[in-house]
Amino acid sequence: MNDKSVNLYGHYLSIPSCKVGLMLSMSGIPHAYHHVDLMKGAQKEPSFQALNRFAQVPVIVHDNKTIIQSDVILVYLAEQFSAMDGGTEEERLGVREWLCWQADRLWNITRARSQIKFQNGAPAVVDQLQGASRDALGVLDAHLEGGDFIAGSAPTIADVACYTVIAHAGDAELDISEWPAITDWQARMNALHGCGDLEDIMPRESRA
Ligand SMILES: N[C@@H](CCC(=O)N[C@@H](CS)C(=O)NCC(=O)O)C(=O)O
Repeated sequence: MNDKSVNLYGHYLSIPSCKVGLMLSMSGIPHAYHHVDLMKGAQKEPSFQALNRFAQVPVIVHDNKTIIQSDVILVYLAEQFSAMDGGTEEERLGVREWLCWQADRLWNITRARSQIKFQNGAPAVVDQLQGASRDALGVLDAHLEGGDFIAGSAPTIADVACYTVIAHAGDAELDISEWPAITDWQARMNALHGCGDLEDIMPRESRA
């Protein structure tokens, strides 16, 4: 791929990486994928830290630019490729508001998942994070009662980010069927081109 192509560095178990992988898949942006073996510490190699000073995935390299932080990457791709952003200034502001909310409040699902799946978290910590996750899911559910997608009438990167986090709610021992508007929205998202099961979308190895 030439330097105008998108190169994504990620890991299939990384929710931030999955957000970017899903956006690329749904918007059909051609890209190369580079698996970063987090379990073997590849993110700590000097060659990787030259891409991301925080030693984390995801990273994209595009047009001689290196971009880090999943939500910054989503906004960059939406703007560069005129894809999955709002149709009006008001919608684009809404997209960014919901992205920030996702990184703040909805992210408690990811924190609960990490405690349960990777860190053998103390029950009190898991309880607190699951409670905060439920509060966030209640907010999103109420919002989705008023429309098909999060910010406007078409899917955007706000939907991509929230969908990706919520797709991992089972790992946080949360049952999404408790939130009917979210369940219906998940089905609408699932039916869209390039969306679906993240296990099928995220590669487990590098590919050109
Ligand atoms: N805020 C960052 C979070 C990225 C992040 O936490 N990445 C994790 C994987 S999910 C990582 O690379 N961890 C490597 C490590 O901690 O050594 C984003 O949204 O991109």
